[in-house]
Amino acid sequence: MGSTQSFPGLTEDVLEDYTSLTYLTKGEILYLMKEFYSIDPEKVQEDFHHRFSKEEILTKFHVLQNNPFLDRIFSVFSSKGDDCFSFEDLVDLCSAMSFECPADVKAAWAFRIFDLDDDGQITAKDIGHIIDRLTLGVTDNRDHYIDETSKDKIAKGILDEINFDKSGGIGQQEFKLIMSRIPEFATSFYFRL
Ligand SMILES: [Ca+2]
Repeated sequence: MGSTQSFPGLTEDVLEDYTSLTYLTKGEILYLMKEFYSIDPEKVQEDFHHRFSKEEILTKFHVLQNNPFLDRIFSVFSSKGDDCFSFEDLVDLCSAMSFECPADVKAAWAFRIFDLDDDGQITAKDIGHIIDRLTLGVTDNRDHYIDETSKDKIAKGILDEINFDKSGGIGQQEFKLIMSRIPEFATSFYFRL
């Protein structure tokens, strides 16, 4: 038995709750707390629900650093919509990204991340911006730049193929169905802690 560091607020009961409410193991939750706590131990001691800024979170979770949807991830998973994460927000994100999380749960989160303008549909406009983010990435690599006409074509192709009710955009149910047919999706919406 190794010595287990204990953290104020993360009692055995709370740990049990997180384990049953998420797709994470006890070990993973403890690891997350260790990293979260180390950002600023005093702040977490003072308030278990302390919210760290995006920049502070990134200092410990490099896995997020180059994600082209970083801003969306923080916007969607921040429970107060302030681009900051409490420990629970961080746990929710890592649960959604975990290997154990079922594809339909991942799809529900991914839908919110890809619905860039938060209007409840993934439209051609969202798809155009998604393509930009995926191709330009965070490095703004112009070599992979896709012109507007090609982007419109790609967006139209995707929408024609999967917009079953021809509403102009993809709703959450359609999106879930699409994702369930693409097994690669679940593995791409995944990161290792
Ligand atoms: Ca949208």
